[in-house]
Amino acid sequence: MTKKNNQNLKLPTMNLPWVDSPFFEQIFSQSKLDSETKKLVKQFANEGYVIIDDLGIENIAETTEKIVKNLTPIYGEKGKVASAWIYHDRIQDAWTFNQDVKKIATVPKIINLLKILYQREPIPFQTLNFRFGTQQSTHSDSIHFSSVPARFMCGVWVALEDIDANNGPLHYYPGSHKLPIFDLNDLGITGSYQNKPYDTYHIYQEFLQSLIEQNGLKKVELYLKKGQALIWAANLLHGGSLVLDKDRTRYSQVTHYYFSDSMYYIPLLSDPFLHRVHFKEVRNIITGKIVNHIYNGEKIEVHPEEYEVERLKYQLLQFQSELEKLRPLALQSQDELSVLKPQLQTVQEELEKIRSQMYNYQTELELLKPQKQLVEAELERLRTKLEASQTKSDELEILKYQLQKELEQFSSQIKTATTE
Ligand SMILES: O=C(O)CCC(=O)C(=O)O
Ligand SMILES: [Fe+2]
Repeated sequence: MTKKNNQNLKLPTMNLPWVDSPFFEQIFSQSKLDSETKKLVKQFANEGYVIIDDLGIENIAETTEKIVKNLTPIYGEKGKVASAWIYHDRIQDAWTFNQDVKKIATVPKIINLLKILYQREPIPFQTLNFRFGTQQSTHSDSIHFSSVPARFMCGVWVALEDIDANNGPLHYYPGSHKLPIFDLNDLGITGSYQNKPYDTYHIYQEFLQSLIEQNGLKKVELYLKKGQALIWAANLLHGGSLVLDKDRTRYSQVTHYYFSDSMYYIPLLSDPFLHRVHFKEVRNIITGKIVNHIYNGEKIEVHPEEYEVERLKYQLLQFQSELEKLRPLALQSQDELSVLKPQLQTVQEELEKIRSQMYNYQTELELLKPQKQLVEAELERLRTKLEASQTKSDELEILKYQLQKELEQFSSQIKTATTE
């Protein structure tokens, strides 16, 4: 905050970056900056971002190429190198072992511009080096890294190769930094003591999508050339667009900055009014030293490690209460079991009886099988016999008929002979 300007204008001193101040226009009109810087400041205040074409690093192409070459062998791994963490396609704090990463994170041109934009000492505190497009959903960095006073934080994104629509460019919503800062409590969620990955993060992501639609915010994709950079304000909504060409890399480096004379914490994991603040241990990449937490000029002792202890204690309590809830159920189940046990025994005995009966029936059936065969054979024999005698009786009938006919003929012949 430009105190001098404030005094001239009799404006109240505020715990806000001047670019975010409700009095920005008045302060700005009094500022003695050169016209080029003024343009940048105004754009940053209005849009929440600025693009920097030239970082002021000699042979920037060589620097970016060196970084890519140096980090390529360790991408794809998981673990720690020096004080850096490798998470497959992202390396956090490569500045601890790579001087070129550190050079970009601390480049004077950016530091000086940030000093103008925030009127406090910039503190680069984290680098992220990406190999591919992150496809990270739209978010405000304020939910991950916030400060008291708020908004004293920003990100600087440097293209380590040319970016276009196909290799997962960064996107952002111009002007979205002017929205209020939302945290989980605004959504009715008690977010402290969450486990990573955060189980409620998706609610925040969905909320932001509705917010974007409701406010008619326009998405812009950023196609930077190798060596160009983007500075975005803490609350500017941004993310990684889809990687359309899966064969392409998107080498890039992000440095996150805090500013001096603040307190630093992670809102996503905090509920200040429940005394649960996940303070951050902030190491200044420029000095390599841990930064003091300061509240209105007063140094405050914070113990970030205590958060983890408290978190574990809280989880233990939760497990215990879960157990307490389950105990009566277990007891009830035990009672039910002791009632069911004799019943089960009776059913088993009954079953045993039925089984042995069935066995008996089966054996009887087995014994009856040959008898059945015999009866069937006898039946078959009688049937053939019956058929044979049937045929015989038919023949006899015919014979009888023929004899009758012959007898009739014979008797008529006798009759004729006697009358003659
Ligand atoms: O590089 C990206 O795609 C997103 C990075 C980002 O959101 C961040 O580092 O804050
Ligand atoms: Fe981000």
